[in-house]
Amino acid sequence: MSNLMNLTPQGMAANAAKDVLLDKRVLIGAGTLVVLGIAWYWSQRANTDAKITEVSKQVGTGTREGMAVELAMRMYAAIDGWGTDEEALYEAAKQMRLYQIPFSEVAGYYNKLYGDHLISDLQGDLSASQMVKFNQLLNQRTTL
Ligand SMILES: [Ca+2]
Repeated sequence: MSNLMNLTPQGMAANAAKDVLLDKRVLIGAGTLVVLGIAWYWSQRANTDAKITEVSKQVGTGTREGMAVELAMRMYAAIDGWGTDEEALYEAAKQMRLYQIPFSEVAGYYNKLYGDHLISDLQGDLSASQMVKFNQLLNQRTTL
């Protein structure tokens, strides 16, 4: 007869209290996830910053490797987050061609610094026609 008991004002109040407790638990759970997410994000950023410092020290500036690192960083900035800075990506393609920095070298540093794959990130952020344009800028010939 416990079911009937719960229909008494005291029983209903107890149920309502349980609901409030459940809501609190859900809120605390969600809040914990948010806090953990933020902590994870910042630890990743600190980790990336440390890698950038380390790699930059290794390759130096003004070297071809240094430029490859810089291009990887600029491309990451153009791709990361909402939207895409297509112009920055086209510019990076031009620079790679101009300074004869292989795409694979930039992609290698991109992966080393961010743990992501440049080619799939580009494909994710650029449309098919934008990919074609990027490719053309990367491999542009002076004559057709
Ligand atoms: Ca993006």
